[in-house]
Amino acid sequence: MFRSIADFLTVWENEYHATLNLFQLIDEKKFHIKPHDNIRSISRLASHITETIGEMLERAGLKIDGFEETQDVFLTKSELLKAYAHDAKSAMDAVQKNWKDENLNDEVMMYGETWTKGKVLDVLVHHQTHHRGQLTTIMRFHNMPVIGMYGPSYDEWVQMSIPPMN
Ligand code: NI
Repeated sequence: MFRSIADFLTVWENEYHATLNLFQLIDEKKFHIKPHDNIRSISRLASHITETIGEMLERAGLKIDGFEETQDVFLTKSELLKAYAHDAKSAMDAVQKNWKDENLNDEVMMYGETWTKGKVLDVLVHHQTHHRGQLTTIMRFHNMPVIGMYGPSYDEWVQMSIPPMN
């Protein structure tokens, strides 16, 4: 869990850029294809990553500017990029303006459990990372390039002229 707002903002800023950079590599022609009955389309998964930012923070008592929970799936990639950038930045603004370090120990009801606000911010980051990992797998399945997040991607090993791992 986070114990300081400054630490959250530093982490979120990095994760925001990583997510936006990945979304920019999406091939829109494959945006709505479901690769398997039990696997979401890229559009649905990326929409879920986006909508959860506002959904989770509003549940924890923060108002996210312009957030609409009713948005189920973005129809175009540009719609997705715009909404994600907006919501991710609004989340940073809302946390910065409304919560102080001492609030991170405050308890809120989340999904039938009691969480501290510090845990809310932690889960917010990890939820995005979790689904972003799924997204890179689906993108690779469709032969789209993917960027490395915490280590090089296959494409980046090739660019560095280093044999990729099998
Ligand atoms: Ni989820």
